[in-house]
Amino acid sequence: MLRAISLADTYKYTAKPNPVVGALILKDEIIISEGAHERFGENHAEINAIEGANKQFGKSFESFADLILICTLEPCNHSGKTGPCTKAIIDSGIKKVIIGSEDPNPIVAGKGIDKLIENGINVEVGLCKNLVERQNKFFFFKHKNKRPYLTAKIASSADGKSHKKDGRSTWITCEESRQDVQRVRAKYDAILTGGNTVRDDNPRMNARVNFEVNQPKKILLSNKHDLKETGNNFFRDAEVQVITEINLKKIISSFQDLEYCSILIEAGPKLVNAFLLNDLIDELIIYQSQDLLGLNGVDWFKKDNAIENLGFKLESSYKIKTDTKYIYKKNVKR
Ligand code: AOF
Ligand code: ZN
Repeated sequence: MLRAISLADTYKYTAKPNPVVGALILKDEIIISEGAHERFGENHAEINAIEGANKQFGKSFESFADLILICTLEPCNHSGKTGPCTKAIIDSGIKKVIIGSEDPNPIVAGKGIDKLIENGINVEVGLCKNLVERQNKFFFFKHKNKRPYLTAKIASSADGKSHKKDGRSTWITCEESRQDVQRVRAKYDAILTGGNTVRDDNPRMNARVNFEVNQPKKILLSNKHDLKETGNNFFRDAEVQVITEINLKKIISSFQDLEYCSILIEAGPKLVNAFLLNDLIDELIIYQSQDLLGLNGVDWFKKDNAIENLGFKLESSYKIKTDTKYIYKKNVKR
């Protein structure tokens, strides 16, 4: 199971917003084949493992009934972008399946396991369950809380300012921090910003990384209609969903039915504070430089310790060259 979990992890940037899943097929503790869910929309892990075993039939083994399938997540029983894994398992003739965790997705949740048992397959569930949940933290969060995991990322001067009052955009943090932001973006299913940020900074907000990534989708909150695809970098690289609704709670609950399990919010103080005050932020990442913006700067937060007042706890902090990266998480189990 640990091997299947680490195999699954290899595809964390390309399987999203789907969970990462790994599968192994064994005969007498010898690995016959292995597979993973490599890319969103492509084969599920179990299918890849079964296809691999098919190639070994008559060579490493004589009957599928002698094989054990180990998979990190409950095999699906629905026809989504690919066929049901349960059908492929049943049709193969495999008689024993060991599963890491049940799939929390309501279209699967328990139905895959039931289907296997109904077809006379010996099923064990729960091996390394916590690790499977941890490696698919956003996916499990989404299904438990009926909304995506929301992280706000901000860049701050040493005196807690966002930008200069005259509105000109300046780089606050160092080049290395900005590279780190690219890797953070790569982990998320969508990036959300507001009309003012697009208007003032014209950011591209894609993940510019040197590995393959399923680019985050983009969400723009703007009740004006002045932002067009031409000339605005935000409209490059990925689909943009433009939302004119202003009630943030309504917006976030409307995401329940969308594929996003996680959203990174990169916006100015007004929008970030509105999310915070609506108790919608689960994680806050602050890149803080050593420079001061002084009286000419716009504050991120009203009081020095506003974050702690809102129930956040510092989880980690470390240096990135001249800056410090702080990660705060909501001090409650969601
Ligand atoms: C599996 N094996 O490798 C994965 C599963 O849109 P689809 O058809 O790709 O289905 C996506 C859903 O299937 C996803 O939300 C999750 O519940 C499950 N993922 N299931 O049997 C896999 N990736
Ligand atoms: Zn499946």
